[in-house]
Amino acid sequence: MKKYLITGCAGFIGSNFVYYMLKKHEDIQLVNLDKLTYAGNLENLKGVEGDARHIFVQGDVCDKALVQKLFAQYDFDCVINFAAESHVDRSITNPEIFVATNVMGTVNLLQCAKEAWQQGGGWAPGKKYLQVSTDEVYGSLGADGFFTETTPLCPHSPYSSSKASADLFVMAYHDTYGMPVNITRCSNNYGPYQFPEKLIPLMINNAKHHKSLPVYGDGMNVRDWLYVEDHCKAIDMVAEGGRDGEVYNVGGHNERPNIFIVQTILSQLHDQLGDEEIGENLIQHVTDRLGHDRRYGIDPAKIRAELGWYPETSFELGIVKTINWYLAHEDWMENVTSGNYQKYYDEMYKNR
Ligand code: NAD
Ligand code: TDX
Repeated sequence: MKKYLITGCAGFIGSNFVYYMLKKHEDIQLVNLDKLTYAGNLENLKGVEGDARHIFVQGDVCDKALVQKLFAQYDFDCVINFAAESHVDRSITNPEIFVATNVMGTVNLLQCAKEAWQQGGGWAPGKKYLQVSTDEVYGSLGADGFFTETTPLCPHSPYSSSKASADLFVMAYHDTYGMPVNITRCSNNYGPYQFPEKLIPLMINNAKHHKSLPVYGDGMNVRDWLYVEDHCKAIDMVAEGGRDGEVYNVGGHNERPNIFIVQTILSQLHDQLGDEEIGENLIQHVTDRLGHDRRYGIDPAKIRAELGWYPETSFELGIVKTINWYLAHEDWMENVTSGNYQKYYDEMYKNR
């Protein structure tokens, strides 16, 4: 039985990964270490309650004693680090926590894995550390071309700088100690369980309640959208078959300007709910994000050629599935937007 330490899996991508893995693999054990920050929610894991293959541990990836204890207890074969502060806007107002979790947390996991997996002069067989990273480490593209695995790192935001720093430490553990590692760098994910501070769930929730839709700047920034389940499949494939020390970019070849995403959501919701108040009059162009990257785009040629991965869900299908999921999960939305959400929202948008 393969034993995984997965971190940050009460959040968006991680919780989808738990569902994906338990459906795909019969004989596995997932130990899910999550601090349950504002972005982590046990509601996201309701569907696996009672499944003994998933064990939830509340804790911080920076807590060395706890991570060491988990290694001693479970003898992990694989670590997959999803845990992060993940929101660019929050990193602009509060960068320190991004260094703590994204950089120090990663180094702590690497060090604990090294201590547990190094045997004599070598490494125990069959081990793997996989870092879930982002295309934002490459910076911003002009109108042409795509990021590849050899594009130099050029992060702009505190968030992407912290993710790039973490990636450098992962490669340092490979180059210095020979640790078996992989890094995946993914484009923008969308789908169920995404916290409504990110573009798609925020716009769905606001439109449904006839609140204004804050589009940053001219709305022509481009993101490459990938349905979350396709990302989960890629991580599973890299964990299984990625060559040691390699980076794999994961993207949907699905580039859309933000304004197109917002218009699509509005027209879909308008038609589906038959609500005449949902229309483009709700769009409000607000002050741009500081240092806003203009365009991200990934050519996933390497992961396709080496591991046979390709995105299965078209944007047209994925966005309908996503909107339907949020419409069918009003309780979930109410749950995650209780507490400090309104305060955050008012602070974030008050000067825009
Ligand atoms: P998320 O914000 O939805 O979830 C992050 C999770 O990490 C939460 O459950 C939170 O409680 C947990 N966490 C935060 N700090 C922690 C700590 N110190 N110790 C333990 N747990 C902690 O993020 P997400 O969108 O699911 O992203 C997951 C990973 O994928 C991140 O590493 C992110 O950088 C990367 N990524 C995300 C996207 C995207 O589009 N969302 C794209 C590319 C890469
Ligand atoms: O209210 C908004 N209005 C708006 O115009 C929000 C929240 C966003 N935007 C724009 C900014 C971006 O150009 O939409 C685009 C997407 O924004 P986010 O959803 O905040 O995502 P992004 O900044 O692109 O980063 C995401 O993808 C890469 C994730 O949050 C990161 O964790 C991941 O690494």
